[in-house]
Amino acid sequence: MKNYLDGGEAILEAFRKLKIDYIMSSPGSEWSPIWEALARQTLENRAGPTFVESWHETLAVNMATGYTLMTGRPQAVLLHAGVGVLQGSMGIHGALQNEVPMVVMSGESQTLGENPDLDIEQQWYGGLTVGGIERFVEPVTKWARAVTSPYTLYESVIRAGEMAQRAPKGPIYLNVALEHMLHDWTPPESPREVPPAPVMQPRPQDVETVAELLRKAKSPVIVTETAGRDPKAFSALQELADLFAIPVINGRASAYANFPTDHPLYLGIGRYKALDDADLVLLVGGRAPWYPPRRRPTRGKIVAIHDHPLKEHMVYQNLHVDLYLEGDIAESLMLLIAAAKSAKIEPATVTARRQRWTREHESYVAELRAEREKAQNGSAIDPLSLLGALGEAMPADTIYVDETITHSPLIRQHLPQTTPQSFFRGSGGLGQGIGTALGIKLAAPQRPVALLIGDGSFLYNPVIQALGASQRHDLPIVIVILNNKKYEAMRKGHVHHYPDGASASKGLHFGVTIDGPDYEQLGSHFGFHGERVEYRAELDVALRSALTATKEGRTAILNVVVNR
Ligand SMILES: Cc1ncc(C[n+]2csc(CCOP(=O)(O)OP(=O)(O)O)c2C)c(N)n1
Repeated sequence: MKNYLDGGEAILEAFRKLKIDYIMSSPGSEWSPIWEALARQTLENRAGPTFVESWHETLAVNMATGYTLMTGRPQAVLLHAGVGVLQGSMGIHGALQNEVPMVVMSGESQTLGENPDLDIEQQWYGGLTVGGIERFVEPVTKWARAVTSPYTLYESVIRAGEMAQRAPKGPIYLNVALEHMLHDWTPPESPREVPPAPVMQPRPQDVETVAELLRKAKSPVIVTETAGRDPKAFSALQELADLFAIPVINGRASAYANFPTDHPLYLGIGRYKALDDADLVLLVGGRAPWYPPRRRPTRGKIVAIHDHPLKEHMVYQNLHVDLYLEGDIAESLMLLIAAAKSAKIEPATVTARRQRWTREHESYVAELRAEREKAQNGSAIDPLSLLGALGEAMPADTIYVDETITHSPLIRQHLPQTTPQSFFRGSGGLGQGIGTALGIKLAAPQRPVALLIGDGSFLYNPVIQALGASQRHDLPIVIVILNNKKYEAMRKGHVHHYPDGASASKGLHFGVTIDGPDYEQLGSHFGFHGERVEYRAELDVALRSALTATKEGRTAILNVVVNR
């Protein structure tokens, strides 16, 4: 057995230095140098990343996304040449939008058969080229370049991992020539340990200014959309809210469990009423909280707390911000807490505020309960009774992934989110939910993971490939399909613009009906559990059986036929 010390080893060693746990990959013939290095790693019993094979590029990228959402640490994604990257590009774009760091790589041949001393396979000439992959990848990544030589390869990969973790976090793409990976590699004489990315802080005087506003504010309110992605920010937000009795509202584009929904200061999602008489709004991790954006939601000052408040991926954004605290969210919140604590605030003021908002919280919770009870009517399944049943049957540490459309506002309002990292909703194109859920399960094998997904959205996913990955990598999850047998969003949108048009008056719709397969049977090829659930009375048992299947290592697909 020959020990090749080549570019493949350089990349794997760079991954080790970056403390990458997984290489998520959908195969391509350029990766033999990496596979050779991985084979040596196994034979020599060396520590290093595990290779996770996928049958589809979207899945490979989404699994990296899910894993990083849980751990915060970037992973590697190896795709194939130009074609594989194009296939995975929507997932990569999703990672860009959601600021998920990752190192994405693919390779092409540079010599294309013209080097008489290097026998490159024929397919590289003409077959696989997309005419320079960086042209396609650049808009969907934070940074995309070709590695310049075998001599710059090792540090280029490390630098990619380091860049991915700087704000704004996101995917970095490297195009590595096959020839560079096959080339000899001499490791650096004294390789450096890669330091963790620094945690950025706002300036002390800016923190002090906001602390002063907070002390003086009579009616401060917190609005958040993404704070809870970091468990430290989830805790810090709770501490800040508790300290001053500030109510917390999840913004309309809220995508994570940001604040315990059973906390007496929690006022719901997109319910901005408390902003009417607010004199200070702390917008924590906001992306697009106000709609229409021109409408300023408050007469008070708006302070944005975020490491990256202004999003390049949006063509327009109007946050109405008066002051920025720019830095890591958890860090900024903790600095703010420390600064604000140093001055006394009248305990009676805090107590009065807490009482006011607790009453508001209680009436909000009662309203939700009444809505759910109203839905317990007849034998068919209203989405609200499904949400009630999930709340009852699923353990408190369940992680929910949401890829629904018209049901999402209900889900985010009614599903309990009491612990950090218990809810994730990605933004970007449809078809990424199952892979994201599998990546999350890989990072949190002890916690139940439930994907809530519309029938239309489900069909955009690489379903067979994802079920294969679930089986092969031992990642059992519960998939709950909210099956309304249609793209309701399309119907709603059509009727919104043409309320008395030809379609609405005659019920003649295009692009709405879904004549889907028996979704519950799709897992049978893998020995998975599946059940069609049509009646409300069956929900509880069905959910519990699904959960039991996952405990036995089998993914469960519940095809829940909902009445809207
Ligand atoms: C990749 C991609 N293609 C198309 C769309 C457009 N789209 C948005 S919502 C939607 C319908 C999804 O249907 P379903 O999950 O059943 O939800 P419902 O509308 O019934 O609530 C579609 C097709 C999209 N967002 N992403």
